Amino acid sequence: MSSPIVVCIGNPLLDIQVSPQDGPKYLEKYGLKANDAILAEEKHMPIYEDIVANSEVTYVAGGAAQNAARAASYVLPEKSVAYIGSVGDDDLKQTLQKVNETEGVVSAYEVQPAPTKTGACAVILSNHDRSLVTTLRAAEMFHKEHLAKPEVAALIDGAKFFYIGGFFLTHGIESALEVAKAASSRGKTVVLNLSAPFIAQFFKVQLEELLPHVDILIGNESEAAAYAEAAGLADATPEQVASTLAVFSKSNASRPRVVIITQGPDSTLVASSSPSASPANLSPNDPNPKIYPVPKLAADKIIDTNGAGDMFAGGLLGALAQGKSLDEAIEVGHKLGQMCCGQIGPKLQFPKVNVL
Ligand code: 26A
Repeated sequence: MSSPIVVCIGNPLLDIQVSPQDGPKYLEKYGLKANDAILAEEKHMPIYEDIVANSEVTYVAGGAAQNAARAASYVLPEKSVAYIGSVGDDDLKQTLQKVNETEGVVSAYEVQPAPTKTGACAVILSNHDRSLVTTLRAAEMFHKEHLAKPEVAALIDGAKFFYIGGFFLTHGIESALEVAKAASSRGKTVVLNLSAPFIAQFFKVQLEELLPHVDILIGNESEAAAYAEAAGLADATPEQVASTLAVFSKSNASRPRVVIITQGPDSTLVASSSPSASPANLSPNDPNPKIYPVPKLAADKIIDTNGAGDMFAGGLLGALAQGKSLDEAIEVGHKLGQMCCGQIGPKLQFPKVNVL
């Protein structure tokens, strides 16, 4: 069997979703913003038991990079994508592993002994917004040594595309840095997702330590705004942030950096450090950032937006690994992002629809 071509690394989480009908009362009770992703503080900790006891919840496989791994797998042959992260030895892990297996993703989990539990994310829906409150548990106990285990090292050695969740930087940068440095020095493609506004806000130093080894950076408009604020560019437009991040220092300068900023239903922006040499193959006459319109999605087609950004990123990644151009890969990303909006939670449509 050939080795996976894509390796994704992140925090494996089980999502516990509350419907838009019940969502607002929890937003108020726990002082949450309607559209955000945070690490649970002490005051949020009761939320997990609270929602399970007092609302009808839906359990779905989550963890931002794990969602992206499943999306990449959607457009690739089975076992083309591997996912690395840390879980507990419990039923939550069984659920996540089973979903990966069904969707063709190879799980390369580090398993923490009991009583450490697999991480969870309370997903509070309201209208078309989602508020994510995460308790990482086992996910934050990932050890760099896991990467050196023969079966994991072989996966990393064989892959050509690496996807790192920005969320993974919350509990240390060592592992991400090791993977990104090794990959970029060997001319492989490293993709990083900005993940959430709080990453740029509170982990800017870590982000900028990793950035030189990143070929493709993906974020959304609120993450771009958070980076602008943290970098002292307070009034910068998303276009300006994309262009600034594209020319941030790069270790492998022979390959341009591409920065992709999604804006929900509005156009996606793609800035490149070297337009004509980038995979987008921009001509000198093209604008930089280049603008990619997003097909319209009727409001009544949106069930919930949890995971849509991850499915965009994973679809794009899978399409690139399949040899598609960046233009084509962005189109695939848009299709999977929209497909996810029509499902409950970070899921895609099965039986598979051809999106390539
Ligand atoms: C460190 N944090 C806060 C997180 C996350 C996270 N994945 C990794 N680390 N907080 C929320 N998520 C996941 O993001 C997906 C939506 O983009 C949720 O599990 C959800 O599936």
